[in-house]
Amino acid sequence: MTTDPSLSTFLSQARELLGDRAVLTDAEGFAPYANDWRQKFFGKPAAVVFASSTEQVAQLVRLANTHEVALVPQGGNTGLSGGATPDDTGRQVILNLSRMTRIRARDQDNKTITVDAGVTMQTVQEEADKMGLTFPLNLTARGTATIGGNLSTNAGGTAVLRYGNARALCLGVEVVTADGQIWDGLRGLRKDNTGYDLRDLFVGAEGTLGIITGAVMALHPKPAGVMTALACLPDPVPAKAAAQAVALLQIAQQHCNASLTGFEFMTPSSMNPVSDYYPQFARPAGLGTPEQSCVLLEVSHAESEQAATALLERVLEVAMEQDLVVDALVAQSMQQAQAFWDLREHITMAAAEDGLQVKFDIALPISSIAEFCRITEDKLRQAYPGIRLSNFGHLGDGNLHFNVAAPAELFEGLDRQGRHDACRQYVKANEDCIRRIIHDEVVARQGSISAEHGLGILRRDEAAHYKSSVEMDLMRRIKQALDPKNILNPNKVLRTNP
Ligand code: FAD
Ligand code: 2HG
Ligand code: ZN
Repeated sequence: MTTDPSLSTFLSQARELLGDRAVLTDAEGFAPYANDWRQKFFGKPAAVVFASSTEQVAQLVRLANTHEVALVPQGGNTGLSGGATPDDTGRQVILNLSRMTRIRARDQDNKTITVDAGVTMQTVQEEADKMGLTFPLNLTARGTATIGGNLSTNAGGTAVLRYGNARALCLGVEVVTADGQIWDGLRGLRKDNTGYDLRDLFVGAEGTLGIITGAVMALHPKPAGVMTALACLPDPVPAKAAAQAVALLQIAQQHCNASLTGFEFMTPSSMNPVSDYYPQFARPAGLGTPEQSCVLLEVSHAESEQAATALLERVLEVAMEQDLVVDALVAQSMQQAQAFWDLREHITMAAAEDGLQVKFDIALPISSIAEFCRITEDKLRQAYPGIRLSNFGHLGDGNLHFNVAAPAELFEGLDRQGRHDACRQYVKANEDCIRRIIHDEVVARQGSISAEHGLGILRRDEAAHYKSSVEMDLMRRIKQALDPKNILNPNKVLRTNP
């Protein structure tokens, strides 16, 4: 029970507003909400409150404003930057929107769907499918991650190279402002030049400027044929394989143009934990050698599966002629295509089983990827002998997860808990220096230190380190203008508390 009178008043008024079952104050029930998915950040909320409608969100925010209680907006809590995790003061309240699950409207001809913020990505995909359309935003946490969270992180995933990120697929938003007003910006327009783009201010703001309660999302025509292949790159040196992947991308783009809907790069050290922890999703036996990296290619065609297959086979043929691919499997069934995606999608889960890593989410001009990998890998291996570089990601749009795992010798012979403790300690001791090496190389090439996961708490200070004072000042002024009492996700994205 809190001893802070304004917090106590807020909580009792929240209970009156939402009912007892929507206000969780029992610390034992906090676990799924108080910590992040990776178990890197551990929060101590005063409560978790669940809103079921926009009006409830607005009333709660008004209460929070009156009593100056900080709110941490949360959707599915699958974020990877700690943005949905409260601090450890015991004073912040998680405002969870996962009970807001209404599909508000479907518009077949406009190819849009209007949903509550708590609707999951997967539900929107399924609804689009029922309409004979596709919602192409896609990532492994689709069953839990919500549209509100997707928009607030400006999520990316595996189809950005063709369809763009969450921002590109969002036509309108409904937002509860920091003083509890409701802004209805639910316009389903693809063109609208009537002043400042407020929608784009809230997309990617990680809950620091307003609470997204609803959204109009763009849908696309469903391709008639989708074909997937797993290609093996010849060079056993991961950085050289990355250069070969970039060359393969050029061929794939030249032949497929907009039909190329997936291009995912995977080095052996990213795939090996999948074999260890999820053997059913392991890399297909006999595809190249275990030292070789792979690319998952997906081609979607408006006309037919045969047309998609023909494009994909042509790409692989040309790449083999140029010695950029040594071996490849074109999926012979939906199950095999799913198996290729299962391998790719289990990298993050397998890594979590293996132990904490220093995670990266970098974006680079595609022309810089090869050189970046060569130089950065050399620097890291010199500075940290034995480290395991788990490089993989959405190379087709320039986004790599250049993750760093502790040397295996640190935990040889230890049980699971021992290994996890050793990895956690290694990360704690080395993450600042590892980040500096990698991010310096990224920024030197005009790259970004967060392509899709956002800053949250994880990269907040890194962003401040690299951004100009002009950019930081503009960001601070926007925050100050929209949330003058600093009640929306304080200290995320920007340092706003002393
Ligand atoms: P949460 O984690 O609940 O919140 C994320 C941030 O948004 C927080 O700052 C929170 O305060 C804010 N927020 C949430 N809802 C709202 C709202 N309605 N209004 C205002 N602010 C809000 N991400 C990618 O981009 N690409 C990937 O490929 C990808 N793969 C993943 C794979 C796995 C296995 C996992 C666990 C995560 C992955 N993610 C990926 C990260 C994550 O799924 C996305 O960031 C997702 O968009 C978060 O949605 P969420 O509902 O879980 O948001
Ligand atoms: C992915 O691409 C996600 O699978 C997670 O963005 C990346 O585990 C990671 O670092
Ligand atoms: Zn990713």
